[in-house]
Amino acid sequence: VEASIPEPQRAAWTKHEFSGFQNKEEFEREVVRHVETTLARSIYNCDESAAYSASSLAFRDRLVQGWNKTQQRQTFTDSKRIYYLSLEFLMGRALDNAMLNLGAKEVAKEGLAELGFRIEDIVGQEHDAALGNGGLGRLAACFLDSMATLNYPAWGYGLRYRYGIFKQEIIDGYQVEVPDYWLDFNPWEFPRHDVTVDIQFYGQVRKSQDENGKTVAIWEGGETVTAVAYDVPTPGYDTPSTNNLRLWSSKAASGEFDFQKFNSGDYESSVADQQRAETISAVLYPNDNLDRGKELRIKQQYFWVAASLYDIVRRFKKSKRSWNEFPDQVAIQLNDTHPTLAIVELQRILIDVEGLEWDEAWNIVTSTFGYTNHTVLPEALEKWPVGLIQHLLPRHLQIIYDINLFFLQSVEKRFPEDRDILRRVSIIEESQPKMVRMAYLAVVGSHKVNGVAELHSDLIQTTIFKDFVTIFGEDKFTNVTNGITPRRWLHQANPRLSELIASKTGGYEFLKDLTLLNKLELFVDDKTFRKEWAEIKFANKVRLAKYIKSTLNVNVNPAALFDVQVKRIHEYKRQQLNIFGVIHRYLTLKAMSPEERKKQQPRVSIFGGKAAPGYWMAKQIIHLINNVGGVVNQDPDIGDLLKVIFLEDYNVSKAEMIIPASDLSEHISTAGTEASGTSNMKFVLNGGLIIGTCDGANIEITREIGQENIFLFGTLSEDVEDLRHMHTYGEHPIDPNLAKVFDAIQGGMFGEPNDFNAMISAVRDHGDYYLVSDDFQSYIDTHKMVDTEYQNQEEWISKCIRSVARMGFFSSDRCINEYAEGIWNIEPLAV
Ligand code: RUG
Repeated sequence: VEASIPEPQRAAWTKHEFSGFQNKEEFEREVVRHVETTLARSIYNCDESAAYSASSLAFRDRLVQGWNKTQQRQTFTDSKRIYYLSLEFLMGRALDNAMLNLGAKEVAKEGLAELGFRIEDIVGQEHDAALGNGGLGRLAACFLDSMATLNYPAWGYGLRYRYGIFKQEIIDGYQVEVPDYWLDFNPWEFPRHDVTVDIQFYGQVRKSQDENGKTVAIWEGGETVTAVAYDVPTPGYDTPSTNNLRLWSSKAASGEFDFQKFNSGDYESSVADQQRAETISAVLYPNDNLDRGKELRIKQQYFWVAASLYDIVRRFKKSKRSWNEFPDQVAIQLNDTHPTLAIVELQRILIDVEGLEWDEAWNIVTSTFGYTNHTVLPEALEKWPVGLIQHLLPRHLQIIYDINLFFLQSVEKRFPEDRDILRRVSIIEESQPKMVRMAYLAVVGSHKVNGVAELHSDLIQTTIFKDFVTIFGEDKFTNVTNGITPRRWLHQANPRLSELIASKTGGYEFLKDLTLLNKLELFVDDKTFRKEWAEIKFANKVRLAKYIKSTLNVNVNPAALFDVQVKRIHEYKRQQLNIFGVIHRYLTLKAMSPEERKKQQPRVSIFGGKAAPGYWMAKQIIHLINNVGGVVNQDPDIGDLLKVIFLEDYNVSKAEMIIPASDLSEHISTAGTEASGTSNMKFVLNGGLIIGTCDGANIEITREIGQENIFLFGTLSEDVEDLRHMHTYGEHPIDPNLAKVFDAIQGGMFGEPNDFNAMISAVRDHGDYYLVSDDFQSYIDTHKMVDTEYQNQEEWISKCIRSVARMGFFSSDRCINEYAEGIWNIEPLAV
């Protein structure tokens, strides 16, 4: 149905257009109006939570204006759009971000003050939107910010989980998971009850003839679940562009609520159908870098990609263009293999619904998709049992088999001598049971495949996708090193540092062109500048120290060196190496005379991060950290020389407080395991130095900032395999200092020793897969260097300033421009 307002009536509409608020009075008026009307509260009943709600609604009104215009502009210009498919968007808080991106934070601050509130308290009321596990989901959120800021016509597509990543509580040193119900009040989404798609599961496929006598596949029967769209406006910085993030929520299809059953008194089972449908979008799987192969997970994946593709195809069809123009109008980026079924679904739509021939359809499909790989860890590479897909998506399995057949035929033709290659590259793994290799399907169905840092992109080409490089050629494979948005990770998280930088680089332009940071090099030797820089870092540390006191009741000295490792807990990220190093430090301090101790650099070791609920070893690591803290923090011999802190429930908003307060942060994965890492970039951008291995983006950070400004240690990725081989087949003596640490743990210094047997024997008896012992000595030596260098504060600060000045490369704006040019072939839209 044509729903647009006829031309003669449009003037009446435009005359009433809401013009936003330009000053604090107008902002106040909007807040008061929302408190009194939308929230139905009054001056006598307005707490911080109501003030937060009303402020958000006031800003939302402004966002919506830009959003409507952006959508209209995209439609009228009929420009090519990029669709970013990600099962995770770790957005964090929206109000602060909206205020800054719209350039109205000052207005809001003054307005709220007049109304009797402190802006920090109001912003702090917001519940994080935590629809992600870690780096992968936060990257997607940074990309949305950059795509809007750079005026690219872009849409994000994801799932609207009722429960985001669980809330972590620490009880008696153990992680306990609590559900995160975040939707109580969410002013940042718009339900679109009129935008729904029915998604089919199960059923069977039969062959039939169409009117031209052509054989066609008919997929019928099974069950239907409805996808409902929820739209989240995502504003760019200093631009009217506001893009859309569309999240799908599942509900029972209208026919599914079985009135027959209901009327016959079987109320329970009719409600059960409804609940089963809603389960699809109920919860985010809390695993990072791990594939668990659960049926509900693949249901989520198909539900989300099928709804998104229906939407994308519907929008394309409105333009009445021919199908071969599809890739000129549509680019779809697959964030990891999670959306790989989109490749199969588009092929199905083109051949089964639109009647295209296989080859023509397949050309369109492969020209449309790009695939980003984020890991080489074998346990994270998705595989699905053939039988499961057969049952759930019978037509898709047929198409996967056909894709594989045609692909293998072409390989066989080109490499007739190499019989083994077919087994190696087949999308179907001939195992028991047979499995669909999603990464291979993603490679075969995309025109570009990228890794997320140089080392990682090299590794995927020489290991997991080696044969595919031979088959498709090198040009199909590329690198786009990750980046972060400086708006959230500098301006929002560290406003005073952002202001200081602005005062030296000619205003806030650097937030749009991060390479302008290089102007800071001119001020490295400027004493006053260095002093201001140091004061800001100290203030950020004081704030964190207060938070530690208020949550853990531990006093930490803000003058001590703050050494931070915050990220998901994972053996490959090696928090165990860090805590073993901390224990070694403790033992060393204990063995010193009081005089010697006085000469040591005081430290606070800060940890934070969630363990996947089923990841037992990761939970043991958290337990050990807490137990070590329990002993060290009480020890009168040690005092301020060492404190060990585990911050509960690490998330985006906590990161915004922790990162600006770090002097040193740890990025110490076993070489070759961390694809990129992005918190390494955030820490350096906030004036902290890093200790790290030659892994992921650490390598490029070193190249940009200079190796004199980073503390690198440990095995190189090219040596890892040989070492592992030696551990398995040769001698593997444990590093003597590490052995002392193990003795202390097993002697009961940190509680029941048996609790930590598995952690120790992974290193001592089971091959030390993550090379903790091999890297231990160089790790503690490097920490000694850190201590020495930290004593010379003037030089330390100079290093920090120089590093920040050289971080321009790591903006997600650079990254998005590289995707746009090299993969999506898409231009920004003039505003
Ligand atoms: O572990 C990687 C990080 O190294 C990387 O920085 C981030 C964004 O590219 O993605 C993380 N990742 C990888 N999260 N999940 C996976 C595998 O599915």
